[in-house]
Amino acid sequence: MNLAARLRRLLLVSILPGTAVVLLAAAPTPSRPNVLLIVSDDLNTRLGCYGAAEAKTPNLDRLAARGLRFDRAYCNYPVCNVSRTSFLSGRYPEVTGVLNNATNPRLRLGADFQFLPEYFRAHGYATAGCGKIAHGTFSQAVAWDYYSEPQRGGEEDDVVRDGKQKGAKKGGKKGKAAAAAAAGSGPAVPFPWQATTNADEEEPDGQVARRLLRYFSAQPGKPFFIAAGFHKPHIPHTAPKKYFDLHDPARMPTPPEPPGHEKDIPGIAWAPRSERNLTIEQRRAIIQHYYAAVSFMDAQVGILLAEMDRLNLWDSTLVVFMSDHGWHLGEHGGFYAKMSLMDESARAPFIVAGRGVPRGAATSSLLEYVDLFPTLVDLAGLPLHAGQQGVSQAPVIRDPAAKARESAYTIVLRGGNKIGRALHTATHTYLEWPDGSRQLYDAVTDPREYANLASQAAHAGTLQAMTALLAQRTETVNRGRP
Ligand SMILES: [Ca+2]
Repeated sequence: MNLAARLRRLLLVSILPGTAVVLLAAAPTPSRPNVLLIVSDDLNTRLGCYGAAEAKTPNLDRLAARGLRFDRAYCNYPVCNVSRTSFLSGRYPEVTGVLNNATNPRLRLGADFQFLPEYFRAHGYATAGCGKIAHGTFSQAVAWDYYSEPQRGGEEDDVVRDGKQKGAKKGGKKGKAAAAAAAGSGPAVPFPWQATTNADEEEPDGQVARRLLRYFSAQPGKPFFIAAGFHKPHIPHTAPKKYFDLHDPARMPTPPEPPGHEKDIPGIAWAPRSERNLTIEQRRAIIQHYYAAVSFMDAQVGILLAEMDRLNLWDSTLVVFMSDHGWHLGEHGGFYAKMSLMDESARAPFIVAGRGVPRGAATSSLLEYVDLFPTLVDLAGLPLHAGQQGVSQAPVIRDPAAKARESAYTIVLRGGNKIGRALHTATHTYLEWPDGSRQLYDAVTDPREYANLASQAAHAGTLQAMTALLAQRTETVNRGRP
């Protein structure tokens, strides 16, 4: 070591202790809340906490009991990549230009664009994600401090650290799950399912919460932004057999609907995966499979909540639970799956709990999934992210009787690039299709959307008002185009 280097070292040794004291004194107690974002996939509001007593969702019920449930939260587009790109960017699908599952969000929004976790990371948060946050194929479009995507077999084989992918390989080792034969019986149904003999942690979704636990306390000096993305109840409805056993297919609800009401639903509005000729046994079996996948996902949420308890994080952390859109289970004479603008597909769960959130509350205030980004930014006290199109729901979170928006807007494509649009207000839901078809429902007296009022003279005034309001919203949304 030469003289200059020895002097530098001496200086460092003599200065560092003092500097450390100054730095410690200057470092404020972390005042920004941690964020735990939990995203399920193809999950509708048939949860215990939303009034579906037959669903077995004790952990989500517990989360809702200590937080605020939004009863009228709507996705902005009922398909995975489109919805996720929208709520992770805070922009409407018509503005992101991501309108299908094949478009790469990063390519559309640009190399420098900061998606939600990246924005928090840029503002000093330690970020960790696991599972399906951005749409599967494009999970690498978003950079994290840590990210991994569980593969069947449970091997942590494609880890991203420091925003860079390391050693990624798709497929993973063939695990027990892949080999586990379907256990169970029942009628053949058009949606794939499997009751496995696996332990939870041998399923990919069983890995998501478990992999994230270490990040709750990994960087004590920094607030965390942790996101858990569960693939269930997306098809295939795969879960360990014990979750199927929770649900007796014979008791699955298929409540009667007004006979013939579906004749008022225009053909273009039908969900692409409609099934009009299933037997009652087939319909009940699909619901059982779906509920099994939901209960399995719920159990994984429970692991995250238990860690919140164990580390006493509820007063310092914001927890959001949501889906990417809803899912039909045979309503309206045979609607299944997604890509419909009717209630079961467009409306989806949204629960907030933790720091500053009232306990055991519910609100009928309207929320759009595009509101997620500005709401979290607002609650965390971060500067507004440029170009955000949603509104902050913080006023509603502080006072569930407040409202943050007058309407909620959802679109879906039909026939290539023609757009069907839905507008939900406090009193009505209005759907307008590119072939001129229209649907109007009374959101208060007919929330299940059985009576289409669009052609009834008595409702002509409402129809006209909703048409004008939708045109205005469409214009406002598209004004955000780059
Ligand atoms: Ca989805």
